[in-house]
Amino acid sequence: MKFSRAIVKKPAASYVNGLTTSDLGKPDFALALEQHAAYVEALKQTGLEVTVLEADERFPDSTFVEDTAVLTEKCAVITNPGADSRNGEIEDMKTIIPRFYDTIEYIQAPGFLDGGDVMQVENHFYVGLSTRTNEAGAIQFREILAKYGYEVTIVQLEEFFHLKTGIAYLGNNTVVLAGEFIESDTFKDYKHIIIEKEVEYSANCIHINDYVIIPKGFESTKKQITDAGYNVIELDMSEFRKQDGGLSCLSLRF
Ligand code: CIR
Repeated sequence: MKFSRAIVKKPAASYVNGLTTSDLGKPDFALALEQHAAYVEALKQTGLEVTVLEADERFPDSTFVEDTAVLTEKCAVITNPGADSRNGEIEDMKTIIPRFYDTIEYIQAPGFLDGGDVMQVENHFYVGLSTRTNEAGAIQFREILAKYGYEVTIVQLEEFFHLKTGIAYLGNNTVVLAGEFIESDTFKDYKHIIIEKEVEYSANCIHINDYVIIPKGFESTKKQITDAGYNVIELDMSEFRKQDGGLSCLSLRF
């Protein structure tokens, strides 16, 4: 898959009060802004034209734009995020996405779906059932994408927060994967780069064009991905990790 664009949204000052299950402490807002700016630069380095949306104080988690839409080569799907405090984030997307797409579909209640639960592998999408994505949402997603010739496999998550918390597709039939996905039948036909438990956070990495962006400080992951032949960019993600966010969550790539 060749990507040419990305959409990101700057963190708001309210970011520090967003949702989290981690016990890593409150984010440092100034540092989050710095890390976000470095993220945008890295996306540009991979060849993307980046649209940077202004921060929205009303939505503390709105910097995690990935959850609000799924952008495919043939259509955009605006999601229905499963967390109450985040659901209104899609209103902004309803005005932004039409700049880039003519064909827009919507996940609707009682269906809920977060983009973090969706992983694309060429013409095949995997959707995780999580605390944010329910079966009705996943089935709607499957029905929508079938109209465009895409296949969708639904995966029940056991432990991971979102599907892509524990798996990433790197092209070349290769996945980086951790935890419950390592032994899963669903992903058994891919080449595996296995991420150990202690460094599980680094399973959320992003393959863009000739690069794989990984979080900084995960030497074993860096080595494995470099050894597999990829150009690796490392980014300090400390202030996003504190709010359960990873690299994929911070952008929509298309
Ligand atoms: C949330 O709980 O929704 C945010 N604090 C983190 C969202 C991370 N998004 C993602 O994994 N796609």
